[in-house]
Amino acid sequence: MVDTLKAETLQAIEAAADPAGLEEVRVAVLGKKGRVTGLMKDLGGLDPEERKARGAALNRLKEEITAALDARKAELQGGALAARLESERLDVTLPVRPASEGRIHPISQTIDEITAIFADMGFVVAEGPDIESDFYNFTALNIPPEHPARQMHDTFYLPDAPDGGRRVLRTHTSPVQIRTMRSVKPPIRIIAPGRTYRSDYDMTHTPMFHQVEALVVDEATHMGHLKGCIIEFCRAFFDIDDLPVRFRPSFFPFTEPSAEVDIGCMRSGGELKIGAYGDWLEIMGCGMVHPKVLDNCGIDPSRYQGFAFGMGIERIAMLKYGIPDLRTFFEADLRWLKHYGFVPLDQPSLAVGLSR
Ligand code: 2NL
Repeated sequence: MVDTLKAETLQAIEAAADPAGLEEVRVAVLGKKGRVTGLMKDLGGLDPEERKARGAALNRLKEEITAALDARKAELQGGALAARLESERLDVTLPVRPASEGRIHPISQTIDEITAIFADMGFVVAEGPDIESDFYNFTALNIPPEHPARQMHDTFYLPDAPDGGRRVLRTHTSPVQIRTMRSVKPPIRIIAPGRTYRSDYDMTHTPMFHQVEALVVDEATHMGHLKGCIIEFCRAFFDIDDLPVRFRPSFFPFTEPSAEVDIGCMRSGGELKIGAYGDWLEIMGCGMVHPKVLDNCGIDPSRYQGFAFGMGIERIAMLKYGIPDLRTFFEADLRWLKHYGFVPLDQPSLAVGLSR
């Protein structure tokens, strides 16, 4: 009797195909109305000798069945996990399938790419207000009052601040760096991307546009660091390992020496192509931070040196993505955005490459 029950039960346990089937077997044998439970109840009707032997045999049976149930359960769960892992397998390297019509604007995409490249070189992003004081936008940068640069920049002036100070819409992102230099001690390694404003509107100018500037200040920073950093950025951004980069002497009030940066290109029949083709295209300005600018920020120019550079984001986005007309950036045309925009979550990182 016990032997038959044992054989049948062990067979049923082995045959259970999933945890639910196994539970059915357990209830049928060990549950309140189960077969072993039933036999236990019958013990009361036996004489003492018989009850002792039978009770011991039933207890052993119960233990064996419980052990078999546990073993099979572990087996089934392991199998269930393996099956689930198999059925839920995802290829995370697949490109994103767009679930909506939404697109990342090329300016946002380009800022993200620039940020990824400089983050990899140890820079952090700094931000500041769009409305600036005259001091942060001009004076601290060694651009004195009545300097032609203030008109040259076609500055948007705001009504004077309550304390009488002149306020402007920032004409470049340099005031962000001024704020950083006045508030944190070197070493400094920041980039400042953001909106800038100049009163100008034609084929190649919009009153609001974007710039990114970089600033490094440390005790032994020199022109070699400036050149290496810019060459590395240009080659990473345009994804051209042998992109020629050259530095031409120039002038900015806030750097000395100053230079303009050209990259290799080719012009043919109205087409412009970036690469090692012999021709040159100017893409940014740079230089060693002027000692007066360091001094204006409370940094001792006899101990610290720095380099800085700045570029227009629309311009390099147009070059990289073949966008022919600057003004289309700000027309909020959904067809344009569908064409030139980027799929959300399909975002740049150095791990998967910047250009896909
Ligand atoms: C250009 C040239 C440049 C800087 C920006 C800078 C900022 C500080 C101190 C010194 Cl706080 N320099 N910025 C330096 C050289 C060139 O931009 O053509 N931008 C579009």
